[in-house]
Amino acid sequence: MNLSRRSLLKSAAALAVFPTLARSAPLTLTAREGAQLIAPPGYPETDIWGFDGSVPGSPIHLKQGERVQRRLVNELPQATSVHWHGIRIDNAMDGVPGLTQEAVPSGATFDYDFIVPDAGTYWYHAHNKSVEQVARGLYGPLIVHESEAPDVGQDLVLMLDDWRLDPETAQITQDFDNGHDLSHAGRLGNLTTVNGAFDPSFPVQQNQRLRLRLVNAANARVFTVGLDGMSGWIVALDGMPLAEPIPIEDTFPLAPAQRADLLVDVLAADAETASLFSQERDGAFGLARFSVAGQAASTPRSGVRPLPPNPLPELTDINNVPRHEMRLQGGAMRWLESARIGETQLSGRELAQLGRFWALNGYAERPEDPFLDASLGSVHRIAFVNETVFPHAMHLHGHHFRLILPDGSLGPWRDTVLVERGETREIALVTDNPGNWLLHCHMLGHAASGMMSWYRVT
Ligand SMILES: [Cu+2]
Repeated sequence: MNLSRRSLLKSAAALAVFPTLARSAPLTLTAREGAQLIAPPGYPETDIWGFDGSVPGSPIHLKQGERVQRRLVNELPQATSVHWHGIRIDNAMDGVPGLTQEAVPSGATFDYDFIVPDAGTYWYHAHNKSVEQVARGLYGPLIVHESEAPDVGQDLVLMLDDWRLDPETAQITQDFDNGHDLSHAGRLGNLTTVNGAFDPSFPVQQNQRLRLRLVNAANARVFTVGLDGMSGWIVALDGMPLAEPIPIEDTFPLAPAQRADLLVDVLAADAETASLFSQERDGAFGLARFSVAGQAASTPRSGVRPLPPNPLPELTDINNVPRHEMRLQGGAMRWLESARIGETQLSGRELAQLGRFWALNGYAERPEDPFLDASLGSVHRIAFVNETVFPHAMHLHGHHFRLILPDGSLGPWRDTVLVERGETREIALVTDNPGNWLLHCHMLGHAASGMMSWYRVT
């Protein structure tokens, strides 16, 4: 009697809780069309595709170890998916059509649900027809906060992008399969933006310390980032803290998909303007301005402490581990003589007719067999041998890796490595995350035209 009364009470209590839960709809992330001012003032708004209709899409902020739950609602005229770039994620949630899930058709939904193990600066973006969908604006920031974050005056996420807009109408040119772009440096734009706006201005104070979270969301452009009127350190790359922050003494490259967290002090005086710029071959252009109004302190702060480390695997001895070579092939001026799609060997001419200009180890499409079949917890070296005359930003899903520096020592943790023309870059990783993981060039036009591979961890 007592027992059943107790269970009755229990279920009554449960009932009191459950209706509330049932009523709270899942958080959604809706991929849809939108319009916003991308070009300078005076131009019309640009039609974009964005998560929740804006670019960047809705920011996601959470604490290390928390759970992301989002229902992707696809209101686009194309199938799509979401990749959570840089998150050491459960494979089923990685968002790669044909490898970890099916693309989500127009009108359909997909529930993403995963834990974020690492603090840092990450981002999410469409991973179906990426060369088009990311160019149209389907990306947003995913920021995982440290439990003990550095003390800063402002924490700013700056998502860098470049757009190819019709100079008359400010609309996105729809030449996403342009063979010249695909076979050369990729789709480079004619307008750069930060957070979806041309040359935005952020209010700051002299001697204020800022955390700048730079994310390169461009299809193909390598920004060469520099600071004017500010000085400081790079404290994290691709989300992962540097054991020793690097003083920013010069410009530094930020390849597509790469991130850099900076801690900087504003040195420009009251009423002056500091800036973030990119140094291009034909001169520097401003990306964003920081308008100084007032003083945060009478002198800039001195020194910086490293960010708290993330729970990355131990990686020390890399001398007696298997080394796998991945040759990057093709493109303009090194045209493919032939390459395979599945088991079929095709000539360069046949490949070009299919819009394929690049290959990884002789494959101009993600092959059936993985490039690397790794057992769980093993250590591997991968050497990216760039036989082309273009740079490539090679990205591994599911794992961070360490760069191997020219002297053989271990460099920073990254998820995307820039391999310059003719260069070989080696990385090392512990394959501690089971699943089928994509490995590809993050110049999205290169990925679309051949630079796609994958590795398996079991
Ligand atoms: Cu590439």
